Amino acid sequence: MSVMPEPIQIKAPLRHDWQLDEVEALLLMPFNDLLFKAQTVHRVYFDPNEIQVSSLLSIKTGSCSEDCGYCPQSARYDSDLNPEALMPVDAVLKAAQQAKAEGASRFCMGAAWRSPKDRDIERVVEMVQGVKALGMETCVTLGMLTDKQTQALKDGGLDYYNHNLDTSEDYYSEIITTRTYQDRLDTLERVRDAGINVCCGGIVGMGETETDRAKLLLQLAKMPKHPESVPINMLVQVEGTPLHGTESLDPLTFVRTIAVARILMPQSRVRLSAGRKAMSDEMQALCFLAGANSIFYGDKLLTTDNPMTNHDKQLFDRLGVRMGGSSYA
Ligand code: SAM
Ligand code: DTB
Ligand code: SF4
Repeated sequence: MSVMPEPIQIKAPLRHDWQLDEVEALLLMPFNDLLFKAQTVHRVYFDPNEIQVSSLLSIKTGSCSEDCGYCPQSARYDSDLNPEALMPVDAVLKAAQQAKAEGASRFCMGAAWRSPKDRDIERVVEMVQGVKALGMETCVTLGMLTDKQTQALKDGGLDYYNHNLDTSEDYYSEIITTRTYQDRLDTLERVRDAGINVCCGGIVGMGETETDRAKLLLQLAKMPKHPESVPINMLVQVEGTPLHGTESLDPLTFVRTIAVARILMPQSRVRLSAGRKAMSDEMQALCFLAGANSIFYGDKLLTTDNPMTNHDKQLFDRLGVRMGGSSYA
């Protein structure tokens, strides 16, 4: 019989004034000390044996005008992908129903757009309303938004908007040239101001330095309100994209990145996001110990493979972890 651990009730106030040297020092702490610190912080706000699961669906695939160097959906790269127009609402709802039956509590719909057109938003709002009616939380990621579009999504009942910073401001122009870091911050501010929960994180393993990882985490942690969800993606290397062939990151450095995200943003759901297919079960277990408490669940991410659901269920069983649905603590 499993025994619910007692939460440690020392709720230090959330900090938004972290400094770069502090974040760098955390990333470099002795590994055992870092994981102990992260796990201690984690237990203040969360049940350590509960992990939230979100499923992803690409509702519009490929032919994207942007040049994000990691992305198989950019029209500029030859990545062997079949582009698909915006899906009909009923097909999206069928996929959401399946995800719910598998145990997902949140359904995230992603579109390969620089920014949506107003008429696209109308159909996305119908999708959001349909998914909510199934009793699931909703998330969309559609690129840059105008005020009007953000409001339409809010009025449609959207719970979360995903928009990643991807990397540090310094390294950003090595990865993307077709829109700026400030464009991203502007969209995030619109989403926050409209009262939609923010899902914002980045990708590591793109050839960035330790300082870039620290600066990405710092940028997130300095936001006036921490993003409710913080996806940390390990680059999925796709043939044909410019970042294919990048030297892979030390798995323990990835675990450290998760741990520091947890320490800086104690109340946020830190998601062990893309890249799990290439991770061992043991590495994922370390990420959970470091404070990750959310995953993308389902055989596919947007266009690339994710671990099979049966495999994840077995892993959760082996770890004594329950799938949780609770959202922001
Ligand atoms: N087009 C919209 C945008 O870029 O905001 C939404 C979809 S885009 C695919 C969502 C996010 O997926 C990106 O910001 C990036 O962080 C992540 N992503 C895309 N390709 C990836 C890859 N190969 N490995 C890891 N993460 C990836
Ligand atoms: C996020 O941070 N990661 C997800 C989701 N938000 C939209 C996307 C991962 C995409 C991985 C590459 C692909 O499958 O196309
Ligand atoms: Fe387009 Fe988004 Fe991929 Fe960039 S990450 S190429 S904007 S789909």
